[in-house]
Amino acid sequence: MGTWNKRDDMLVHSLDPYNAEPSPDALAGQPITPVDTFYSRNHGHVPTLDPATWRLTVDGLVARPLELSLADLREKFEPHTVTATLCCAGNRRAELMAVRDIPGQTPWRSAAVSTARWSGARLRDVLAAAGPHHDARHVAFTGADHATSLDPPQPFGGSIPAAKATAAEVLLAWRMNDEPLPAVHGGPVRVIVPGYIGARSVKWLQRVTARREPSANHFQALDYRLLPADADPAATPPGAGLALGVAALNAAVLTPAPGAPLTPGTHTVHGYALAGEHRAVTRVDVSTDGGTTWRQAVLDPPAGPWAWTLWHALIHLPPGPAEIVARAWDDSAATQPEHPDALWNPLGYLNTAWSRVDVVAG
Ligand SMILES: Nc1nc2c(c(=O)[nH]1)N[C@H]1C(S)=C(S)[C@@H](COP(=O)(O)O)O[C@H]1N2
Ligand SMILES: [Mo]
Repeated sequence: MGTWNKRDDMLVHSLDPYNAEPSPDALAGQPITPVDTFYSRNHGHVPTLDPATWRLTVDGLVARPLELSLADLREKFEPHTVTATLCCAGNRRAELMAVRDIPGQTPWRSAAVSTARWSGARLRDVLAAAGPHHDARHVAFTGADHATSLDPPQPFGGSIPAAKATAAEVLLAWRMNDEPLPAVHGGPVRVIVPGYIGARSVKWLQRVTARREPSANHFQALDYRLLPADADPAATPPGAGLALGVAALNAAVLTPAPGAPLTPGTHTVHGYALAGEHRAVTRVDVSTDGGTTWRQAVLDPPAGPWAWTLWHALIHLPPGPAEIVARAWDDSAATQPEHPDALWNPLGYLNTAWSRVDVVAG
Protein backbone atom coordinates (compact mmCIF):
# COMPACT_ATOMS: atom_id res chain seq x y z
CA MET A 1 0.00 0.00 0.00
CA GLY A 2 1.23 3.46 -0.88
CA THR A 3 0.47 6.87 0.61
CA TRP A 4 -3.20 7.43 1.62
CA ASN A 5 -3.81 3.68 1.21
CA LYS A 6 -3.43 3.95 -2.54
CA ARG A 7 -2.00 1.19 -4.71
CA ASP A 8 1.77 1.13 -5.05
CA ASP A 9 1.54 1.58 -8.81
CA MET A 10 -0.10 5.05 -8.69
CA LEU A 11 1.72 7.72 -10.67
CA VAL A 12 2.41 10.17 -7.82
CA HIS A 13 2.97 13.67 -9.22
CA SER A 14 3.56 15.15 -5.75
CA LEU A 15 3.34 13.76 -2.21
CA ASP A 16 2.25 16.94 -0.37
CA PRO A 17 -0.04 18.23 -1.73
CA TYR A 18 -0.88 14.64 -2.69
CA ASN A 19 -1.53 14.41 -6.42
CA ALA A 20 -1.72 10.96 -7.96
CA GLU A 21 -3.37 9.13 -10.84
CA PRO A 22 -3.78 5.38 -11.22
CA SER A 23 -1.97 3.23 -13.71
CA PRO A 24 -4.33 3.34 -16.76
CA ASP A 25 -4.62 -0.47 -16.88
CA ALA A 26 -6.08 -0.37 -13.33
CA LEU A 27 -9.06 1.64 -14.70
CA ALA A 28 -9.60 -0.43 -17.86
CA GLY A 29 -12.85 -2.40 -17.85
CA GLN A 30 -13.75 -1.41 -14.25
CA PRO A 31 -17.08 0.46 -14.13
CA ILE A 32 -16.49 1.42 -10.48
CA THR A 33 -12.98 2.47 -9.44
CA PRO A 34 -11.90 0.93 -6.11
CA VAL A 35 -11.03 3.56 -3.48
CA ASP A 36 -7.37 2.47 -3.48
CA THR A 37 -7.20 3.17 -7.22
CA PHE A 38 -9.22 6.44 -7.46
CA TYR A 39 -7.13 9.45 -8.57
CA SER A 40 -6.64 12.26 -6.04
CA ARG A 41 -6.09 15.95 -6.66
CA ASN A 42 -5.23 18.28 -3.75
CA HIS A 43 -4.13 21.90 -3.48
CA GLY A 44 -2.93 21.74 0.14
CA HIS A 45 -2.29 19.36 3.04
CA VAL A 46 -5.08 16.87 3.57
CA PRO A 47 -6.92 18.03 6.72
CA THR A 48 -7.92 15.37 9.23
CA LEU A 49 -11.30 16.38 10.59
CA ASP A 50 -13.10 14.63 13.44
CA PRO A 51 -16.53 13.47 12.18
CA ALA A 52 -17.90 13.89 15.73
CA THR A 53 -17.14 17.62 15.91
CA TRP A 54 -17.48 18.46 12.19
CA ARG A 55 -20.13 21.10 11.46
CA LEU A 56 -21.52 22.42 8.20
CA THR A 57 -22.62 26.06 8.02
CA VAL A 58 -25.31 26.96 5.48
CA ASP A 59 -25.55 30.73 5.12
CA GLY A 60 -25.72 33.68 2.72
CA LEU A 61 -28.98 34.56 0.97
CA VAL A 62 -31.12 32.18 3.02
CA ALA A 63 -34.08 32.71 5.35
CA ARG A 64 -32.74 30.32 8.04
CA PRO A 65 -28.95 29.88 8.31
CA LEU A 66 -28.14 26.33 9.47
CA GLU A 67 -25.41 24.61 11.41
CA LEU A 68 -25.53 20.86 10.82
CA SER A 69 -23.58 17.97 12.33
CA LEU A 70 -22.96 14.74 10.44
CA ALA A 71 -25.71 13.14 12.56
CA ASP A 72 -28.09 15.95 11.48
CA LEU A 73 -27.29 15.30 7.81
CA ARG A 74 -27.91 11.57 8.26
CA GLU A 75 -31.09 11.91 10.32
CA LYS A 76 -32.85 14.92 8.84
CA PHE A 77 -32.36 14.24 5.13
CA GLU A 78 -33.21 11.29 2.92
CA PRO A 79 -30.06 9.39 1.82
CA HIS A 80 -29.33 9.03 -1.90
CA THR A 81 -26.66 7.22 -3.91
CA VAL A 82 -25.32 8.42 -7.28
CA THR A 83 -22.68 6.66 -9.40
CA ALA A 84 -20.64 9.54 -10.76
CA THR A 85 -17.38 9.98 -12.59
CA LEU A 86 -15.06 12.73 -11.37
CA CYS A 87 -12.61 14.13 -13.90
CA CYS A 88 -10.02 16.78 -13.21
CA ALA A 89 -10.10 19.75 -15.61
CA GLY A 90 -6.33 19.21 -15.91
CA ASN A 91 -6.69 15.59 -17.05
CA ARG A 92 -4.48 14.99 -20.13
CA ARG A 93 -2.56 18.24 -19.54
CA ALA A 94 0.74 16.47 -20.34
CA GLU A 95 -0.27 16.43 -24.02
CA LEU A 96 -0.84 20.21 -23.94
CA MET A 97 2.55 20.67 -22.24
CA ALA A 98 4.14 18.75 -25.14
CA VAL A 99 2.75 21.45 -27.46
CA ARG A 100 4.06 24.34 -25.32
CA ASP A 101 5.20 24.39 -21.68
CA ILE A 102 2.72 25.20 -18.91
CA PRO A 103 4.87 26.13 -15.91
CA GLY A 104 3.82 25.21 -12.39
CA GLN A 105 0.98 22.86 -13.33
CA THR A 106 0.69 19.11 -12.76
CA PRO A 107 1.38 17.08 -15.94
CA TRP A 108 -1.62 14.77 -15.62
CA ARG A 109 -1.75 11.95 -18.12
CA SER A 110 -5.08 10.32 -19.04
CA ALA A 111 -6.06 8.87 -15.65
CA ALA A 112 -7.05 11.93 -13.55
CA VAL A 113 -10.53 10.44 -13.82
CA SER A 114 -12.35 7.77 -11.79
CA THR A 115 -15.87 6.63 -10.93
CA ALA A 116 -17.43 5.83 -7.56
CA ARG A 117 -20.77 5.27 -5.85
CA TRP A 118 -21.31 8.35 -3.69
CA SER A 119 -23.91 8.42 -0.92
CA GLY A 120 -25.21 11.30 1.13
CA ALA A 121 -27.90 13.97 1.28
CA ARG A 122 -29.11 15.96 -1.69
CA LEU A 123 -27.77 19.51 -1.61
CA ARG A 124 -31.22 20.67 -2.72
CA ASP A 125 -32.85 19.18 0.39
CA VAL A 126 -30.32 20.96 2.64
CA LEU A 127 -30.82 24.23 0.75
CA ALA A 128 -34.59 23.87 0.97
CA ALA A 129 -34.28 23.58 4.77
CA ALA A 130 -32.41 26.90 4.79
CA GLY A 131 -34.91 28.64 2.47
CA PRO A 132 -32.81 30.33 -0.24
CA HIS A 133 -33.87 33.79 -1.48
CA HIS A 134 -34.99 33.99 -5.09
CA ASP A 135 -31.97 36.11 -6.02
CA ALA A 136 -29.53 33.42 -4.81
CA ARG A 137 -28.31 32.49 -8.28
CA HIS A 138 -25.14 30.69 -7.19
CA VAL A 139 -24.21 28.30 -4.41
CA ALA A 140 -20.63 28.54 -3.11
CA PHE A 141 -18.66 25.88 -1.24
CA THR A 142 -15.67 26.32 1.07
CA GLY A 143 -13.33 23.54 2.17
CA ALA A 144 -11.22 23.23 5.32
CA ASP A 145 -7.89 22.93 3.48
CA HIS A 146 -5.55 25.77 2.55
CA ALA A 147 -3.93 25.92 -0.87
CA THR A 148 -0.19 26.00 -0.28
CA SER A 149 0.56 27.52 -3.70
CA LEU A 150 -1.11 30.82 -2.69
CA ASP A 151 0.49 33.54 -0.59
CA PRO A 152 -1.15 33.93 1.88
CA PRO A 153 -2.67 30.40 1.72
CA GLN A 154 -6.43 30.47 1.09
CA PRO A 155 -9.11 27.84 1.63
CA PHE A 156 -10.13 25.91 -1.48
CA GLY A 157 -13.61 26.76 -2.77
CA GLY A 158 -15.82 27.30 -5.76
CA SER A 159 -19.43 27.63 -6.81
CA ILE A 160 -22.09 26.25 -9.11
CA PRO A 161 -25.22 27.90 -10.50
CA ALA A 162 -28.32 27.52 -8.29
CA ALA A 163 -30.07 25.57 -11.07
CA LYS A 164 -27.38 22.90 -10.82
CA ALA A 165 -27.21 23.06 -7.00
CA THR A 166 -30.90 22.17 -6.83
CA ALA A 167 -30.63 19.27 -9.31
CA ALA A 168 -31.26 15.79 -7.87
CA GLU A 169 -27.76 14.45 -8.65
CA VAL A 170 -25.77 16.93 -6.55
CA LEU A 171 -24.88 15.39 -3.18
CA LEU A 172 -23.24 16.23 0.11
CA ALA A 173 -21.57 12.82 0.33
CA TRP A 174 -20.13 10.99 3.33
CA ARG A 175 -19.80 7.55 1.75
CA MET A 176 -17.71 6.43 -1.23
CA ASN A 177 -18.20 2.91 -2.63
CA ASP A 178 -20.22 2.03 0.49
CA GLU A 179 -17.42 2.96 2.91
CA PRO A 180 -17.01 6.12 5.01
CA LEU A 181 -15.52 8.85 2.79
CA PRO A 182 -11.73 8.66 3.32
CA ALA A 183 -9.83 11.79 4.39
CA VAL A 184 -7.94 12.14 1.09
CA HIS A 185 -11.26 12.22 -0.79
CA GLY A 186 -12.75 14.91 1.45
CA GLY A 187 -14.09 13.09 4.53
CA PRO A 188 -16.15 13.55 6.61
CA VAL A 189 -18.28 15.29 3.92
CA ARG A 190 -17.68 16.57 0.39
CA VAL A 191 -19.76 17.92 -2.44
CA ILE A 192 -20.31 15.75 -5.52
CA VAL A 193 -21.29 17.71 -8.64
CA PRO A 194 -21.78 15.08 -11.38
CA GLY A 195 -21.23 16.37 -14.91
CA TYR A 196 -18.99 19.26 -13.77
CA ILE A 197 -15.20 19.50 -13.61
CA GLY A 198 -13.79 17.80 -10.51
CA ALA A 199 -12.79 21.12 -8.92
CA ARG A 200 -16.43 21.96 -8.13
CA SER A 201 -16.79 18.82 -5.99
CA VAL A 202 -15.32 20.58 -2.96
CA LYS A 203 -13.82 18.29 -0.30
CA TRP A 204 -13.75 18.76 3.52
CA LEU A 205 -16.85 20.88 3.17
CA GLN A 206 -17.23 23.57 5.84
CA ARG A 207 -19.65 26.09 4.38
CA VAL A 208 -22.40 26.31 1.77
CA THR A 209 -23.26 29.91 0.90
CA ALA A 210 -26.16 31.07 -1.27
CA ARG A 211 -25.00 34.11 -3.29
CA ARG A 212 -26.05 36.48 -6.01
CA GLU A 213 -22.68 36.13 -7.80
CA PRO A 214 -20.30 33.21 -8.36
CA SER A 215 -17.80 32.51 -5.56
CA ALA A 216 -14.94 35.01 -5.22
CA ASN A 217 -12.63 32.18 -4.13
CA HIS A 218 -9.31 32.04 -6.00
CA PHE A 219 -10.21 28.69 -7.56
CA GLN A 220 -13.42 30.07 -9.06
CA ALA A 221 -12.41 33.67 -9.86
CA LEU A 222 -8.82 33.12 -11.07
CA ASP A 223 -8.06 29.43 -11.48
CA TYR A 224 -10.04 26.75 -13.33
CA ARG A 225 -10.67 29.20 -16.14
CA LEU A 226 -10.17 28.71 -19.83
CA LEU A 227 -8.01 31.66 -20.90
CA PRO A 228 -7.29 32.57 -24.51
CA ALA A 229 -3.97 31.19 -25.75
CA ASP A 230 -2.34 34.65 -25.74
CA ALA A 231 -3.43 35.60 -22.18
CA ASP A 232 -0.90 35.95 -19.35
CA PRO A 233 -2.49 34.21 -16.32
CA ALA A 234 -0.52 36.42 -13.90
CA ALA A 235 -1.93 39.58 -15.50
CA THR A 236 -5.50 38.31 -15.86
CA PRO A 237 -8.11 40.02 -13.68
CA PRO A 238 -10.51 37.94 -11.53
CA GLY A 239 -13.43 36.69 -13.59
CA ALA A 240 -11.66 36.96 -16.97
CA GLY A 241 -11.82 34.04 -19.39
CA LEU A 242 -14.37 31.28 -19.25
CA ALA A 243 -15.15 29.81 -15.81
CA LEU A 244 -15.08 26.04 -16.18
CA GLY A 245 -18.15 24.22 -14.99
CA VAL A 246 -19.85 21.68 -17.21
CA ALA A 247 -17.44 18.89 -18.23
CA ALA A 248 -16.55 18.40 -21.88
CA LEU A 249 -16.80 15.47 -24.29
CA ASN A 250 -13.61 13.45 -23.93
CA ALA A 251 -12.17 9.97 -24.44
CA ALA A 252 -8.85 8.26 -23.90
CA VAL A 253 -7.14 4.97 -24.55
CA LEU A 254 -6.25 3.15 -21.29
CA THR A 255 -4.56 0.04 -22.71
CA PRO A 256 -2.25 -0.80 -24.39
CA ALA A 257 0.27 1.52 -22.74
CA PRO A 258 2.35 3.90 -24.87
CA GLY A 259 5.45 2.17 -26.18
CA ALA A 260 4.14 -1.26 -25.19
CA PRO A 261 5.93 -4.03 -27.07
CA LEU A 262 3.15 -6.09 -28.69
CA THR A 263 3.18 -9.18 -30.87
CA PRO A 264 1.78 -8.64 -34.39
CA GLY A 265 -1.85 -9.78 -34.55
CA THR A 266 -5.07 -9.11 -32.68
CA HIS A 267 -5.22 -7.00 -29.53
CA THR A 268 -7.94 -5.39 -27.45
CA VAL A 269 -7.86 -1.63 -26.86
CA HIS A 270 -9.61 -0.44 -23.70
CA GLY A 271 -10.62 3.11 -22.85
CA TYR A 272 -13.19 5.48 -21.39
CA ALA A 273 -15.37 8.24 -22.80
CA LEU A 274 -17.20 11.05 -21.03
CA ALA A 275 -19.95 13.26 -22.38
CA GLY A 276 -20.82 16.74 -21.18
CA GLU A 277 -23.69 17.36 -18.78
CA HIS A 278 -26.99 15.85 -20.02
CA ARG A 279 -25.23 14.34 -23.03
CA ALA A 280 -24.54 10.67 -23.74
CA VAL A 281 -21.61 9.03 -25.50
CA THR A 282 -23.11 7.51 -28.65
CA ARG A 283 -20.06 6.19 -30.48
CA VAL A 284 -16.32 5.71 -30.04
CA ASP A 285 -14.09 5.26 -33.11
CA VAL A 286 -10.68 3.61 -33.00
CA SER A 287 -7.99 3.87 -35.64
CA THR A 288 -4.63 2.10 -35.97
CA ASP A 289 -3.34 4.24 -38.82
CA GLY A 290 -3.36 7.62 -37.10
CA GLY A 291 -6.95 8.44 -38.09
CA THR A 292 -7.14 7.56 -41.79
CA THR A 293 -9.50 4.62 -41.26
CA TRP A 294 -11.72 3.89 -38.23
CA ARG A 295 -13.69 1.08 -36.69
CA GLN A 296 -16.29 1.33 -33.97
CA ALA A 297 -15.58 0.30 -30.41
CA VAL A 298 -18.02 -1.76 -28.32
CA LEU A 299 -19.56 0.49 -25.63
CA ASP A 300 -20.39 -0.93 -22.18
CA PRO A 301 -23.70 0.40 -20.85
CA PRO A 302 -22.75 3.09 -18.29
CA ALA A 303 -23.48 2.43 -14.59
CA GLY A 304 -25.83 5.44 -14.62
CA PRO A 305 -26.45 8.79 -16.29
CA TRP A 306 -23.46 10.41 -14.51
CA ALA A 307 -20.94 7.62 -15.10
CA TRP A 308 -18.36 7.23 -17.84
CA THR A 309 -18.78 4.95 -20.83
CA LEU A 310 -16.13 2.24 -20.93
CA TRP A 311 -15.34 0.79 -24.33
CA HIS A 312 -13.12 -1.75 -26.03
CA ALA A 313 -12.20 -2.56 -29.59
CA LEU A 314 -10.37 -5.38 -31.32
CA ILE A 315 -7.52 -4.17 -33.48
CA HIS A 316 -5.20 -5.99 -35.84
CA LEU A 317 -1.59 -4.85 -35.79
CA PRO A 318 0.76 -5.72 -38.67
CA PRO A 319 4.48 -5.87 -37.74
CA GLY A 320 5.97 -2.41 -37.14
CA PRO A 321 5.00 0.83 -35.42
CA ALA A 322 1.35 1.85 -35.15
CA GLU A 323 -0.52 4.84 -33.76
CA ILE A 324 -3.72 3.87 -31.96
CA VAL A 325 -6.22 6.75 -31.97
CA ALA A 326 -9.60 7.06 -30.26
CA ARG A 327 -12.32 9.68 -30.44
CA ALA A 328 -15.87 9.82 -29.01
CA TRP A 329 -19.12 11.27 -30.36
CA ASP A 330 -22.08 12.45 -28.29
CA ASP A 331 -25.82 12.57 -28.95
CA SER A 332 -25.57 16.04 -30.49
CA ALA A 333 -23.15 14.50 -33.06
CA ALA A 334 -20.26 16.54 -31.61
CA THR A 335 -16.86 14.90 -31.62
CA GLN A 336 -13.40 15.73 -30.32
CA PRO A 337 -10.81 17.97 -31.98
CA GLU A 338 -7.94 16.27 -33.77
CA HIS A 339 -4.90 17.94 -32.19
CA PRO A 340 -4.07 19.43 -28.77
CA ASP A 341 -2.33 22.35 -30.56
CA ALA A 342 -5.75 23.85 -31.30
CA LEU A 343 -6.76 23.59 -27.63
CA TRP A 344 -3.62 24.85 -25.89
CA ASN A 345 -4.48 27.34 -23.13
CA PRO A 346 -2.25 29.02 -20.52
CA LEU A 347 -3.48 27.00 -17.52
CA GLY A 348 -3.71 23.74 -19.44
CA TYR A 349 -7.35 22.75 -18.97
CA LEU A 350 -9.77 20.55 -20.87
CA ASN A 351 -7.56 18.75 -23.31
CA THR A 352 -10.18 16.86 -25.29
CA ALA A 353 -8.10 16.09 -28.38
CA TRP A 354 -8.10 12.64 -30.01
CA SER A 355 -6.26 10.22 -27.72
CA ARG A 356 -3.13 8.81 -29.36
CA VAL A 357 -0.93 5.92 -28.23
CA ASP A 358 2.16 4.82 -30.14
CA VAL A 359 2.96 1.11 -29.99
CA VAL A 360 5.29 -1.24 -31.82
CA ALA A 361 4.27 -4.73 -32.99
CA GLY A 362 7.06 -7.20 -33.54
N1 LIG B 1 -11.31 21.30 -0.51
C1 LIG B 1 -10.83 20.86 -1.69
N2 LIG B 1 -11.68 20.32 -2.57
C2 LIG B 1 -11.24 19.87 -3.76
C3 LIG B 1 -9.87 20.02 -4.13
C4 LIG B 1 -8.98 20.58 -3.18
O1 LIG B 1 -7.78 20.70 -3.40
N3 LIG B 1 -9.50 21.00 -1.98
N4 LIG B 1 -9.47 19.60 -5.39
C5 LIG B 1 -10.53 19.58 -6.41
C6 LIG B 1 -10.12 19.03 -7.68
S1 LIG B 1 -9.25 20.05 -8.70
C7 LIG B 1 -10.51 17.78 -8.07
S2 LIG B 1 -10.17 17.22 -9.63
C8 LIG B 1 -11.24 16.88 -7.14
C9 LIG B 1 -10.45 15.61 -6.91
O2 LIG B 1 -11.15 14.75 -6.04
P1 LIG B 1 -10.44 13.45 -5.47
O3 LIG B 1 -9.17 13.84 -4.80
O4 LIG B 1 -11.43 12.81 -4.58
O5 LIG B 1 -10.17 12.58 -6.68
O6 LIG B 1 -11.48 17.47 -5.89
C10 LIG B 1 -11.76 18.85 -5.91
N5 LIG B 1 -12.13 19.30 -4.59
MO1 LIG C 1 -9.14 19.04 -10.75
